[in-house]
Amino acid sequence: METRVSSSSKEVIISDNQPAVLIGERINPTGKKELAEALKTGDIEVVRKEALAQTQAGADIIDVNVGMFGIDEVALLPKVVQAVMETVDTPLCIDSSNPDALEAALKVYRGKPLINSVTGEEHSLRRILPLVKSSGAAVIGLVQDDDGIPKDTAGRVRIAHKIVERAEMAGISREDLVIDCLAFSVGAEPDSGVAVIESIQKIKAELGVNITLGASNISFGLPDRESINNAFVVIATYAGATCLIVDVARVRPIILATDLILGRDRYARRYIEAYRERMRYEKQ
Ligand code: THG
Repeated sequence: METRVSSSSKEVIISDNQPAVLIGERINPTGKKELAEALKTGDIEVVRKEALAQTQAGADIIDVNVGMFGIDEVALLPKVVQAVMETVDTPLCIDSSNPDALEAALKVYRGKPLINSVTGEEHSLRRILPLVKSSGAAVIGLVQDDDGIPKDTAGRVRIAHKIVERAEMAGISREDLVIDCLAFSVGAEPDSGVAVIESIQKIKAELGVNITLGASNISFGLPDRESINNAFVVIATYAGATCLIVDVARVRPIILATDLILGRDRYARRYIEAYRERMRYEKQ
């Protein structure tokens, strides 16, 4: 199962046979005052810097999210997508819960983006799937429906089946669908980690699709989030997640080590190359 995403000059393949694909999460105003302010005043420079830094840190894809209170996402999202495309040749993941903003951003995008996201909610399936089909994009499907996010594995698996079915009915192939099992914080939901890992394994076995994960939710509200996030991405990758939405500079070393141990980095070529690159930057 290969999911292909591209910019105008670069292609990224998400697959079990490849190293885990890292999606940089940092162009997102949630919890970032400086970026939120910059977006409000239309100062795109901060976005460009963040795009460049994440690409240098080894991001394979960059997530672009400008959603916050008091902003015109339909006008701003295409503007920011355009600015990122002018700065780096990394393919983009266009992240918005506003379908009109997604549609506007798709119009300016060159290449095949990853749309983030469709859910199992009826209004989302009806509005987003035709957009995916007509733009030829790939899409992330969140295991959430009109009753919310199920806490148990069976509920998540059921919604994944529904999304795949509805996508295929809309003429979108399974290759162009990446399922996100949605983690809650283990501080509030003790079985959240186990439910996500089980869901990844089951969805993979039953549907064969690629799997993504916004890994940072697992540690929300807890101290030393980095240790929890690191443990989670390792377990999730072993369970079958092929693509992770993360703070790339922080998570990449542990993912490179995981790929190496899982036999996806023959003779440690990527691991050693990335280590050399890192040392080069640290010396500067
Ligand atoms: N699944 C999918 N898409 C997603 C998510 C997901 N998109 C958004 C989000 N979840 C993933 N992106 C982020 C971005 C930032 C943070 C977490 C997830 C984050 N920010 C710090 C905070 O809020 O405290 C601020 C970090 C900083 O200042 O450097 O944690 O699950 N498909």
